[in-house]
Amino acid sequence: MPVADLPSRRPDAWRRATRHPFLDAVRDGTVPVAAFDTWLVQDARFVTDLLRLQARLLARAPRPAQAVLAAGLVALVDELAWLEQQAAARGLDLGAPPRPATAGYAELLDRLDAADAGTALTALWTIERTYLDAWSHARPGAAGYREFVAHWTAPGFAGYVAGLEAAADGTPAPDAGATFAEVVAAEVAFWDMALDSAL
Ligand code: MP5
Repeated sequence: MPVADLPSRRPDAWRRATRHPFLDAVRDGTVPVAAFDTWLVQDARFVTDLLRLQARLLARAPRPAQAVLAAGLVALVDELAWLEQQAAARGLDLGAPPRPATAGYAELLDRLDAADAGTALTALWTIERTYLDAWSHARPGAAGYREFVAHWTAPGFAGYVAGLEAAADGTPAPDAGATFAEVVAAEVAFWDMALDSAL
């Protein structure tokens, strides 16, 4: 099954991950500043963890997947610098400890690091496709958040997700549905974590 068919197999979970109240609130400007700041700090941790997975995946990836993974790796290093700038501008401490959802996601990424390359590629596509759809839902974003919305809805990012789709389809995962479901659940928990931090 092509990975692009996975969201329609689990529509409820997909909707929770990509139309989360956090995203509605980014769009209409009602997101609590504390929730957004928690998301930003925790996402910088997530990207650090993802960078490690992706670097190691590149080293063991099938030949046709190398180019997209290598380009994505460079983009991740740039993204981390961008997140660091955003955090500094908002006076946030990136040394804050990981919250349980971030630690849980890191544990999932560790398991993907030990999984076959097909499973890791399907997971990576799911991670990025979730962000593309989620931030597209928040478009154009309230003042103050537009840069973030623009980041994950730019044509270049959509092109990256398309490249990952081809890579994932080229090396199918043994149980793509389960892999997809696990990543989507981790994404929902991550948005929940951000909103709950402001309660
Ligand atoms: C992404 C992210 C997208 N930054 N954070 C979470 C929790 N999920 C997915 O990954 P990238 O590499 O920042 O585009």
